[in-house]
Amino acid sequence: MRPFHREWWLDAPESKNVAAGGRRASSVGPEPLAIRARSLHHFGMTGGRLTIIHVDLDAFFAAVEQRDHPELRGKPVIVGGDPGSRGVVSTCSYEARKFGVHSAMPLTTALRLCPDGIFVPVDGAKYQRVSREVMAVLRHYTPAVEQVSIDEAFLDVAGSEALFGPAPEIARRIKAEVVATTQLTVSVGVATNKLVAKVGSDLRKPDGLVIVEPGDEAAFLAPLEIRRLWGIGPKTADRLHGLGVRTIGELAALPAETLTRALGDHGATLHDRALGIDSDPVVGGGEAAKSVSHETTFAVDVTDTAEIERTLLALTEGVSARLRAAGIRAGTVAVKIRDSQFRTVTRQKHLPEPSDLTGTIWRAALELARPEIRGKRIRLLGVSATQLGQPEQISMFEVVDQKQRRVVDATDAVRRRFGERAVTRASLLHRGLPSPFERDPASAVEGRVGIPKIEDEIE
Ligand code: DCP
Ligand code: MG
Repeated sequence: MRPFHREWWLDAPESKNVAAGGRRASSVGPEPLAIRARSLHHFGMTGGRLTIIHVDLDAFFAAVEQRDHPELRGKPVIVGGDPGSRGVVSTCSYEARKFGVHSAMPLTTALRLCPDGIFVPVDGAKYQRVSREVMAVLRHYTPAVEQVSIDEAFLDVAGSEALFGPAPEIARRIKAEVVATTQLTVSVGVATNKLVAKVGSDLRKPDGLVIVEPGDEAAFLAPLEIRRLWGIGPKTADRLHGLGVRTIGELAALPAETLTRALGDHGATLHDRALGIDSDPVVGGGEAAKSVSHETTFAVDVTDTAEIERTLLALTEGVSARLRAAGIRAGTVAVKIRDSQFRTVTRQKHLPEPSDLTGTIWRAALELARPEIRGKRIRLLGVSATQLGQPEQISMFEVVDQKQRRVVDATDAVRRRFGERAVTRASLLHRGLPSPFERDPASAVEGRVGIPKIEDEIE
């Protein structure tokens, strides 16, 4: 195996960054830790420019509470509510993480691990307000901002360098301006693509800055644990550990056919990712998403109409939740159907009013799919939403079922709080269907919005 880890090093970055990045950013607060990864060999696998920035707030909800209640600073703060309740931890301060507390853990467990923890309730409206302030700071540097959750976003600064300097310089400015505006710290990754930028921002939290130069992607990823890669959750990690693979470099070195045998098509995608290859564009601002789609291939070809319709519902749930997360609606719905003979048809339909509601999109998908599935053995199904836009841009008057709107808003809020699998429709329970939030990696390059890819794992 290639000793990737010897081919890059970490160094005290301040002098290098200034030398490499030109002008010094005005800096507020302590100088962020920055890391520069370099390889002796350039792999040339991505060849892109260093223009993608990923920004993620540190211990977001807990940091807001510590900011607003100085007596909580330096203390183990656990956001989630009463530790005697059946709720879960939303997040906790870094002081609490030392005790093993983490997001999604039952509050009772958090109390056991950290008896001196200070438990505070979730103030969603406040965090939304702060989130908007942070996103506004990011848009000072480029309109190409793709918000992927309440506290993280990708930027493509390709068009902004003349104004603000190279991407690492913009990253420093962003860190300083977020501190100046909100008194909160962010961790930032700068790379040639979203995959590597996101791994970078996560690597030196809190208050981190990680820059991965073009050509260094594979070497940068190589020594890291496979779990840091998009698309590798606990089950895939277990299977890969079974093959003796622990690091991303070991994954990249695995013969492609071994990976495909173990993980199917997902294996091929992972192999690319392990090399730091990712062509997913930043979708936001001027560059609107073109489509949001979910598709799934059945393990065994299916003829049962009820199963096909349930699967369409699961796929529609995923698509519509992503539309809502991104605050956009679809004017057109399309379905894709592939039969056992590999014949593929796509059918599309304009909606009377642009929508992000599961029910509306599902009804359109059913209408499109029903004539096409009759008498066929179905191998693959997909649902996609196109003609996307902001509600105010594409709808003159809102014709929305208010009750349905309240239900989806509540469902989305629960999912945000408790995880994507917390809520599912009764008709989808225990059916062995794909989770609505799993995307087929084959559709990876279409314009995307919404949910971060870290949740993409196909299990
Ligand atoms: N969140 C939540 N429930 C989860 C995960 C997250 O309510 N299961 C909320 C609380 C977090 C916020 O979303 O503050 C952002 O999630 P992150 O995963 O970015 O976690 P943090 O920002 O808290 O910590 P980190 O410093 O690791 O980014
Ligand atoms: Mg965060």
